[in-house]
Amino acid sequence: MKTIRLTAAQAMVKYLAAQKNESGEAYIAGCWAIFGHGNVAGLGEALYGVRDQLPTYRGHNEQTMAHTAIAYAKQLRRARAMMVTSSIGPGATNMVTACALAYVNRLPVLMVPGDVFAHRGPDPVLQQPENFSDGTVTATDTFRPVSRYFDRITRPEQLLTALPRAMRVMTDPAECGPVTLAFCQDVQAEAYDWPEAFFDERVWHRRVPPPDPAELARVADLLKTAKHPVIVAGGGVHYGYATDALRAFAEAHRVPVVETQAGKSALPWDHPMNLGPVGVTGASSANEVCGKADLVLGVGTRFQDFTTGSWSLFRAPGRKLVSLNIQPYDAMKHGAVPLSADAKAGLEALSAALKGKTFDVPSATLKADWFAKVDPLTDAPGEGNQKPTDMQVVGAVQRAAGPDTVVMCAAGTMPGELHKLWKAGRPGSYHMEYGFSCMGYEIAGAIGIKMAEPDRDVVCFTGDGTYMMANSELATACMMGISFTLIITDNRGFGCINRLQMGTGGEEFNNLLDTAHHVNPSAIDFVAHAGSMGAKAVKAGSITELEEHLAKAKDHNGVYAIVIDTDPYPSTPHGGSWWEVGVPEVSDRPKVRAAREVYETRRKDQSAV
Ligand SMILES: Cc1ncc(C[n+]2csc(CCOP(=O)(O)OP(=O)(O)O)c2C)c(N)n1
Ligand SMILES: [Mg+2]
Repeated sequence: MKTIRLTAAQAMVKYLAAQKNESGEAYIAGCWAIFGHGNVAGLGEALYGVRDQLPTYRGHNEQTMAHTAIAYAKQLRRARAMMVTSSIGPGATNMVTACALAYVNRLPVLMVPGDVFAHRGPDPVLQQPENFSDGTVTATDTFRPVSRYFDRITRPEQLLTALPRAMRVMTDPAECGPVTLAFCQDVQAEAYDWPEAFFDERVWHRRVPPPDPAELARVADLLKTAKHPVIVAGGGVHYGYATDALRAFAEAHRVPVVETQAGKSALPWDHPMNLGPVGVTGASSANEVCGKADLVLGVGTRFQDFTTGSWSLFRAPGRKLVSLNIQPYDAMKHGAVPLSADAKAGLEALSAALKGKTFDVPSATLKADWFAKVDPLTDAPGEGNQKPTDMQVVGAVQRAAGPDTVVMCAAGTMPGELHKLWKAGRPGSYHMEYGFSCMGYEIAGAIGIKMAEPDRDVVCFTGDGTYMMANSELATACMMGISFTLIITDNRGFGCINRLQMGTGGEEFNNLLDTAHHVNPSAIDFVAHAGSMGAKAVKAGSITELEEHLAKAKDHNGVYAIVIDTDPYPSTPHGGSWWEVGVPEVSDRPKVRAAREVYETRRKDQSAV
């Protein structure tokens, strides 16, 4: 056997550089790294050696640089991924939140935190949390519950099994998620005689499993007896490259489609079969159809509570639930009749089994009514001194956007407003991280989207709260010459949670800056802050000024940050559905008691399984 002598770290990156996707591209498109004593000498030296095939990028924070990697994979529908490496202690645990984000959203990322010395010579090494009763526990054990595959590399040759497993998990459409290979720092630097064949180029194909014939027959029979079915389109429609198949299915059988946060843009907003966004942040058109549906067909959806209205939305007596999902865990949720298959293959097979059957199309006035209600909210305001609303900001961005613009966000007011109001033109134009809804995904995520699709305009929405939580990758974007438009809606605090607090009977408390403990009123200069990191930063004093800046931002090279003050109180009152939030059973405050009564009533709408 021909061998080649390399360190374990050199072998890892050489192997990764040889892994390809079906299009012949490097599957691991790059590595985000913040070095420390657990990775600088081993992995750092190895990454330098492959910098031409597998470029290394430097972030400012381990969590957010991992967000960039994850957003990159999401925007490319999981066709490529990135590696992220950190030192052994706080650098590693900083990445755990991002790892959980990838885990929830079923997105691939390769986490390579450094780890303690396998030989334990210098124990306890700097940053080693010592466990008194278990010598094998290290900081990186915190990744275990949020990794689809976890391994600790304590001998070089373990990579011979660990790396192919890592690739399989990231490229498998059902199991897809983050992989953590915790890499002991002495092992990174240790040499081994590797079989040369280990580094042969390998292509990883996306599995496309067809449905089981018996499952398909059961689901087709159910659908044939339905009168008013609805399709709930989730993220799996995008990741399964099934947007065309969905459209063909909806058109051929006249089945209305509603879209989750991850599924939005599966069909164009104005497609007659697209009834709009579903659930807590949904349109009345979509939710009304769901309320009356006698059969709900989920396609690539996890059925999280924002989609199902905490399972109060699909409330027609005797309604059936079918879940077409490549992951059997999702296909059997809440009593669903499973159709465990690739979304595209499943839809095509189901369409053939339905033999041209068509259903009654919901009345077109449902959508017309919805837009008649919400369109005026996004119009530019007339004269007056009132603060703009977040809906008006969405409207201005929409008017400036082209068909290729990608809007993105993750937490705060904007995910709800965008889900309800944004008119997505084509697949991939709406990028919402709403599985983990992680404040701080936004700016870092925008970098990943732009790296994935450099030719598309990217608009990143962030609230002042999210901006304050994680803004440092703005400096990375500027340093890397990444261009996007950053909209900072400054409503002086956590506006959406303040509204949630008020809506559950709470007193305004600890959300907006002015109702939080303070000695001096908060006075953050967002323009100066963003500008100091290299962005072109401006303040828009009105929607008109916002529109002027959006026009300029289009041709701007670099990040164009527009700060606009918005009113924290209004949000789109139309549409939506109940969302279960635990309201106190006992309180001295009448408002809380009233909210509890509503809560108990609404819980009765919740389906039992
Ligand atoms: C990391 C993280 N912490 C806390 C939350 C809970 N949370 C969701 S939105 C939000 C406030 C967001 O404030 P801001 O970004 O200013 O948006 P606004 O609602 O004011 O527009 C909070 C605290 C979260 N989603 N993520
Ligand atoms: Mg805010």
